[in-house]
Parts: sequence; structure tokens; C-alpha cells
Amino acid sequence: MQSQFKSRVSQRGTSLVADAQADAGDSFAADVIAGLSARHKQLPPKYFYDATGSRLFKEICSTDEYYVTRSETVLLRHAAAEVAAGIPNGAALVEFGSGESAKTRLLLEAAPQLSIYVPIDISADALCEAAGRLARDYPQLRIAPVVADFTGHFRLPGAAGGCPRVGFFPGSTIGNFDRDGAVRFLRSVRQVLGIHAALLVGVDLIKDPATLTAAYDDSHGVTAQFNKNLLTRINRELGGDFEPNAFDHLALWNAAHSRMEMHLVSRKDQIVNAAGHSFAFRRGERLHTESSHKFTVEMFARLAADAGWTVNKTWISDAPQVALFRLEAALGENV
Ligand code: AVI
Repeated sequence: MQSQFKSRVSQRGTSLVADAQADAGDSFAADVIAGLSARHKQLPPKYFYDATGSRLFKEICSTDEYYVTRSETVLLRHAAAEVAAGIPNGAALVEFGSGESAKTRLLLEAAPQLSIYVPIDISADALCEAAGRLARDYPQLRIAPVVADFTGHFRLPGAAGGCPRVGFFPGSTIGNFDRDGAVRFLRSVRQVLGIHAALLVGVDLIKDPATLTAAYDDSHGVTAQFNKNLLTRINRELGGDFEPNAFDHLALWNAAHSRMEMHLVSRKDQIVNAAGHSFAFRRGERLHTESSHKFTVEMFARLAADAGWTVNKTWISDAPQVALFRLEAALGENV
């Protein structure tokens, strides 16, 4: 039963992923050319997550300094019963960027009234493995995985059609969007989930700059490796000739924009070739690779309101603090 399920998921996943990979290859090249030609060089953080980047991100989550995963997991464990009390009978839980669905298990345990779990992820392999494990561990729950870039356009499986829907977006990934992107994403989630839906979002809160900076520059250099792996990926996939060690990892708190930033700083004047183009770097010049926005409860509530959601409940962890928000579609807002 389980292996049938697995092969059904992977066959469907393979063709979708082949198309998705061709598109992704084109946009990776286009984004690298545009980003490295800009006056302030920058690259979208979504390109961190090749196989090595995904492994390094997992390692980051277990460093002493990166509190986000630990604080959120403890918070979810403590709040699980209250969160579950707000989940209607027979509901579908829809997770955006589900990966291994590790934190989701805390909700699945606490909310046996869920009838369907819809994990959405771009990686067919990760999705298929996670779905197989969940199907084994929660035999009464229907698992309906969707291979898709959760920031793009996709539809929920028919099985999730007739039931109430609760979205789940943990990990403070919302912080990796700029403000307009976050509003667009939250609006599109509202459209995908429908007008009576709820959404649970994990958000990192503003705290002292020393804690924030350490979280993005751990003492074992895992985050530095994660950052430089982007250059290795460009070399491999776009015929680049970056020397990753000719760049330094830089993590800094930008108070004006309420965000942690990661950069790669050129150690020398150099010309780098990639995607059929040449790019000049001056010594000390920065390539901006990621922004991780941090919020106060009020800032996040305003952002959610701009996307047509109202905050219905907030849970906050012990320090280093992260928050979990339960959002509901704001009354009178057209989807
Ligand atoms: C995935 N995302 C929420 C992480 C963050 O905190 O912005 C990615 C990360 N970058 C460096 N460390 C972790």
C-alpha cells in the first residue's frame, strides 16, 4: 500500500519536476545576470536550496546560535492544544514549503480531527519521502502532496475541496520576502485557501542585534558555507568561475529596514564569468544574498491586514522570542 502510494507520488512528481527544473534553470540564469549586473549586486535567496544548501540549512537549524527553529518548536509544542482547538472537524491542513514536515507532526498529533494534510514543496523527492513516512505514522489521515513552488500558481487537490482549510507557514520564511512580496504571498494564500480559511504563520521577532547577528554568523561557519554555496551552485549550473574563498561571509543587522542581511564581500578586485557574462567586483564590494525581516507583533499585524487577514490569536515563545500568529480572512475583504 505504502510503496504504491510512493510510486504514484514520484511518477507524477518526476514529470512536473522535469518541467519545473527547465523553467527554474532559465530563471536562475536570468536572475543571476540581472542581479550581478545591478548597481547594488544581489541574488534571490531561493537559490540557496540545492541539495548541498538544503543539507547546510538543516545543519544551521541545529547550531547553538540559530534559535529560530528551536524556539518555534518549543512554542508549537506548548501551544499545540490551543492551536488544535481552533482547527475545525474534518479540516485540511495545507503547508506551504513543507520540506520534511518535521514541525507539522506536533499539529497532527494534537489535532486528530484533521482529515487531510496537503504538503506543498518544490522538491518531489523530499515531498515523497515525507508523505510516505506520514502515511505510515498517521494511517487515518489522507495525505495529498502537491509538487509546486509555493510562491507560484497552483491549485489544491480536489480532495481538499469540500472541507474547511487551515494553512501552515512556519519557520519565519515570511521574513525572506520584501514587504510587497510578503503581502502578495499572503494574498495569494488567501486566494488558494478560500474565504473562510485560517492561516498559522511563524514569525521571528525583533531582538538585540548581538543575538540576531550571531544567528546568521555561527561560530562553526555553517552559515558562511551556506552563503558561499550559492557561488558553487552558479559555477556548477551556469558555467561560472567564482572562487568562493575570494569572498567573505557578512551578516549584519539593518535597523532601518528591520532585517538581518547576508552578503558576500569580494576580497579583491576581480572579474567573474557566469551564465555567458562577465561581472566586475571591486575589493570590498558586496553581493546581497538574503534579507530576513524581523517584526514586532504590531508590525506583523499591519502586514497581515494589508493582505486581507486579521490576527485572531498570537503565541510568543520564551527568549529568544519568535511568534506564531493565527490569521483569519478579514471580513468584507474580497479575495
Ligand atoms: C529559511 N529562512 C527562514 C532562514 C532565515 O532565517 O532567514 C534562512 C537562513 N539564512 C541563514 N540562516 C538561515
